[in-house]
Amino acid sequence: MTKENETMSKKKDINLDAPFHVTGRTRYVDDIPEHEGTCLAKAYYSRCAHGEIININTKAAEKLKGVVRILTHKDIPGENQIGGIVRDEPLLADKDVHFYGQPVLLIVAEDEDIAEKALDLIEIKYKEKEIIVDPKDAYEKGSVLHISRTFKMGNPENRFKKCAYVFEGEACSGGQEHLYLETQGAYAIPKDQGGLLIHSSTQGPTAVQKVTANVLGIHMSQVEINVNRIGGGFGGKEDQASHWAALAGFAAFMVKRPVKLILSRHEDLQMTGKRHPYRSDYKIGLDENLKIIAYQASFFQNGGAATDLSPAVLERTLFHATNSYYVPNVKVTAHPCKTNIPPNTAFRGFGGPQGKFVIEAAIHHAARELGIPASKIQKTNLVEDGDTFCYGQVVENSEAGKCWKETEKTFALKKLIKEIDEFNKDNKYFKKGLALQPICFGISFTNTPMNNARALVHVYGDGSVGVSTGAVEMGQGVNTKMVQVAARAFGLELSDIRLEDTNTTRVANTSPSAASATADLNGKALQDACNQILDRIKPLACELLNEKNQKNIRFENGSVSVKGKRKKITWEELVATALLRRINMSAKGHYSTPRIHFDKKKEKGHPFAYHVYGNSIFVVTVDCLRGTYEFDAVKIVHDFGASMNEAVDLGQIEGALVQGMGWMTLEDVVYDKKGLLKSNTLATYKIPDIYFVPKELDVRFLNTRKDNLAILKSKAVGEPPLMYGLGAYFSIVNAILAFNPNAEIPYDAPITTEKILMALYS
Ligand code: LUZ
Ligand code: MOS
Repeated sequence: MTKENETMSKKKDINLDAPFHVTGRTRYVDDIPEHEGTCLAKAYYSRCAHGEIININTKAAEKLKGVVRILTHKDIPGENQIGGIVRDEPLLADKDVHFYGQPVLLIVAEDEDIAEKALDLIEIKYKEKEIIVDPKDAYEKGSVLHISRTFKMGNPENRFKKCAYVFEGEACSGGQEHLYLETQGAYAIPKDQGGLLIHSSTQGPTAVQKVTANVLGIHMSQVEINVNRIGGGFGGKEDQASHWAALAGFAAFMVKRPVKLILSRHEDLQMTGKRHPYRSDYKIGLDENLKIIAYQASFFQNGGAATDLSPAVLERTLFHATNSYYVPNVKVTAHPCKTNIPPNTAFRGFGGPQGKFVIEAAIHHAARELGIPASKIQKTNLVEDGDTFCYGQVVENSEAGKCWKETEKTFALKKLIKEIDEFNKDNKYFKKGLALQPICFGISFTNTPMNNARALVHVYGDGSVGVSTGAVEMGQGVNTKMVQVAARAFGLELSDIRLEDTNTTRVANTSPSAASATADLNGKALQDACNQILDRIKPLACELLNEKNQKNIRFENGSVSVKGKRKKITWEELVATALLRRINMSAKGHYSTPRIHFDKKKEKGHPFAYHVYGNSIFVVTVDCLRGTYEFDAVKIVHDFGASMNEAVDLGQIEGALVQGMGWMTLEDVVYDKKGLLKSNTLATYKIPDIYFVPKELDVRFLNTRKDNLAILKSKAVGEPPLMYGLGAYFSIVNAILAFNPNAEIPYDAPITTEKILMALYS
């Protein structure tokens, strides 16, 4: 550990990576010093969104000096298949292409310039087939990726008849580009005696290992995946990093030299999948007291040209279809539709945000018709302990009501509403809009078997500690949390703990770092490993300290003592003695989340370890001449549990919030009818910048020390706050309605400036 890091580690709430990030010393895949003889690989991608390949001409490219080899699907030694859930995605296209951007050929060259020149010399002729880009269109034509799923509780069909109010409509949400700072990439190095080492920018080292082994027709044991850290993932590297790592591995295997493959930003935008756009139909029924009695929705998910993670994303849409609300009669159905755009994939929230947007639109629709604020309906229907979600899990430790009340009180909501009303009376061309946005997100992979992790701990002779887990650091601060867990277990300083790269030969068969569950799963596995070592040395500590009861041994501040007694020895002394006594000072820990289960036949169970709650207030000012806007404030009360690192957690809240707001407002993924991505540069795809961030951003920690399965009771924080972003959409809509009460505003996110202007004068 360096000096800066050591000074920082004395403070409680820090991110150990920060000094390295801000001084540019953090290393990503492309920063790894190259071995002599390293080649550069580039994928040539399809220029046709759906068609048959008639002819491939690589003659000119092959003649180019410095081109080492041009590989096709025919050269693949194993299976030309990278599909995870469904085996429907080739590594390189064979007969047909299914989306513009699909890899067809792999060029291996002496350097990047040569590879790029070779790309320009490739000619492919296609016979175009029918191109589908819209999910409802696809569904009608029978173009689907997988089975449709339905979650049902009560009897909505019947209950609608008895509702005082029933409203129906359509709500659509768009895609979203992950825009991780580090583009997709990998560096594959042939190993002595066969096999490969691949440095991959992935959230899922084991997925990369499995896919690469399959493509090469070798054992997983021959493929070592190493991840130092990655420059952002957001779900985009949960499964889709495998493609690029397997291509690099394939090239290295074939030319027997190290091969690097890093996507340029443009290639990454063009070739990789994004958040799933959805088109959905809703029907909501309420009684006179604004209780939601029945809710029905059909979700048409735009999955793209291959299955990827779509069925899992779809499932989470259903799990979160009623957000933070208790609805006794629910029927929600989701269809994974196959279209000719790049396969869409995991993205922070994983289908949850798409599901929540629809019920929030339905509630807003009802409120507008009834002439009341949507918050009245929201507040009336928050889940309480003992309620049941439509998937059968009974609500325990609901913080929904508490978060709501705290928001009202802490941020003087009534006064705020009055101020906004007065502002709107006094101003003709500037209008303010307010929206409240509660969230409720289930923590665990919805696929129960994935909820497990392992960790490897070595205590070295000088008392210092090396830790390896399956967790991938992607900027979310999980490494800092792992160091905290180990330091706390042994009673050491953060600077005594070294966190190693994530590597499949040290920690195997891991789930990806995803589902907000990484710190919980890996942290608990790490605690298990630490405890095994402690259990082995406690008898020795008893002996050295003349104590009979192991339970009284304390590990604190670098020393070992007996509760209530003065005498102590240093941690280093104990470790040195333990090694002399030939005690094993290494351990492998394991954790699998207890209690959780789900029956896919009945679509019922208890899939989540716990839920994370929160509530937010959005205030926006819309310039009604220009259609532009500024967020005045976002105020949040968030259920952190007992945060183990407020700096890291606050960073996650702020980042997720702004990312969610961007999805709802600026970020417009546009494919034309031919399946060509129009928003394929950062000039045509706008993401939030510092000026977009709300002028006031106030996040309050709701401290809930209730028993839960979170690591050190510090609740998962990666994805839940993204869904506050929905409030950005509805606050803008409310500002438009303050200007033009009869505005026609379809529920169609993102609500771009163009759409705002159209709605203002509709
Ligand atoms: N990935 C996954 C996820 O495979 N299953 C999940 O439930 C999930 N949830 C959120 C993000 N990634
Ligand atoms: Mo994710 S959407 O990789 O947790």
